[in-house]
Amino acid sequence: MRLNTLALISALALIAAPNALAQHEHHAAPTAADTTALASGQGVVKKIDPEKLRLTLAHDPIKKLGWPAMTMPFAVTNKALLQNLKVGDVVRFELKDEQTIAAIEVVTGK
Ligand SMILES: [Cu+2]
Repeated sequence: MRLNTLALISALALIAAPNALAQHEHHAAPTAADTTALASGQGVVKKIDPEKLRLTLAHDPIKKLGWPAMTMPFAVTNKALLQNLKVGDVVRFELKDEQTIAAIEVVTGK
């Protein structure tokens, strides 16, 4: 009985683990067609972290992906993308996937 209970707990932990790792529960899942296509968006730079290759943006809604406007961190494919950015810049960006920016340009800077 005790062994069965432990086995059940282990099984539940395995099932729950992927959900605990999911980072984008706030986003509607893109359709199959969207996953292969690049999406682009516009937003305001909130935080720049060159060490971790991360960029936090307050992005406008991205209709193609069904995303509402929100502030969220993205990964960037390389450090050079962060080079000329400043907090407060309005930027346009292209997504390689749901969490990764592959291209970015400043629309208006401070
Ligand atoms: Cu978002």
